[in-house]
Amino acid sequence: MTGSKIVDARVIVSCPARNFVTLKITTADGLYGIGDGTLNGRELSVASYLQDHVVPCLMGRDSERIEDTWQFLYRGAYWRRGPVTMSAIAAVDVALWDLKAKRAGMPLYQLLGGRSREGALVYAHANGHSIEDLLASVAKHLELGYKAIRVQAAVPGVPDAYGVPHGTKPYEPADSDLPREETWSTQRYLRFVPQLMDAVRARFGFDLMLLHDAHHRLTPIEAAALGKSLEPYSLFWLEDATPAENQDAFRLIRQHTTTPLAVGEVFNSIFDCKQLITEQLIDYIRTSVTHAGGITHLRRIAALAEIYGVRTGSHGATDLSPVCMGAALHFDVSVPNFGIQEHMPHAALTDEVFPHAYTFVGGVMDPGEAPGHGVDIDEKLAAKHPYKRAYLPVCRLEDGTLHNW
Ligand code: CS2
Ligand code: MG
Repeated sequence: MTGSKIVDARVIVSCPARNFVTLKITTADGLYGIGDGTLNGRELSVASYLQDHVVPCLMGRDSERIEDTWQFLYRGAYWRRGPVTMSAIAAVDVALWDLKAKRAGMPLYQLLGGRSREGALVYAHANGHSIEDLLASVAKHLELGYKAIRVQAAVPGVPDAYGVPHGTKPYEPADSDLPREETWSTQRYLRFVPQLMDAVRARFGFDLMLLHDAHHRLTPIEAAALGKSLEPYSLFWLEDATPAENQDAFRLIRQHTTTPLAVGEVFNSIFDCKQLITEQLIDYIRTSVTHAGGITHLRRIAALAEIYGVRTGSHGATDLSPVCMGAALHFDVSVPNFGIQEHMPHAALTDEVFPHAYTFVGGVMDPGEAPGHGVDIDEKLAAKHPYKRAYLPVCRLEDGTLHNW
């Protein structure tokens, strides 16, 4: 064990354009691995879970024993699952996989069974304050080489729509010191989305892989109705059509529509999606490396999904750090049932703090050949950007009822 013995573990909380929680584990042989533990709007809870409860347990452990450490942190906590615990476990897990691959002198995907494909298809976010605006954003992303694009637009008569930036700044939902209260109307939205898809297909045709995120805002029957109304537009997927705490709800949606369904960015463990997968109620599982317990647990979820013909479609919003994106791309190029990877480019300052080997070419991303997961952190630069409290918005219906953001 000598060289691989953990001798240091530090939690780095910084805000280069937005908040991130990073764990850096160093071993006796001087190597280090880094993992992401960022949970948007609740960052400090994961930082404390790591600093106050996990780091003391890591000292002196053999960093090579990834599976045993995972089980130690999951079963040993007694209080299992949940976003904070699983994001903390993920930060450790990814740092240990990074270390093991660096010690082996290999890119991480080689330890995950090697490549199953040359690169990972990714999708971009196009959005607009009007349909015309949105069409211009789609054209811009096609220019950049994307083959798959998620479309979100402001809904006429609705003050706040999900996925549309306020003003001209890039879209970042956690933008205020206290939760902003947004107003929503499902009826106006359900009438508007088919018009939006009609305009996109009319302008760009049907070769474009088209995605849309309903962001948990519909009841099961509303989700069924939306899925049905969008069938003529052959979506790649309709995402988070209804909250998935009650997995049964998707049976009703499946009864009414063949529009492919994607779910899982808020899931933290295989138990959150076991029924959805084994009853084939979804087509894409969107669990992320950071929020679903790291590479070790994500592989389990993907292995179950493969049996039922469900593909991966990992969450990749900017509130997951470049460390998560790097690890995700190694997973994406090796997992047999890969579907697509979300790609929301980080701000230039974020990329500066997290130099990385992954690349984007023609709508496909590649993790690169650097040993480990290929993402590093510039601690000096990160220290210049201290944490700044920022909340996700909350959402109310027009009559004031608290709704799903
Ligand atoms: C979204 C996210 O990318 C997506 O699919 O659902 O942007 C989500 O709103 C944020 O990650 C929340 O922090
Ligand atoms: Mg989403």
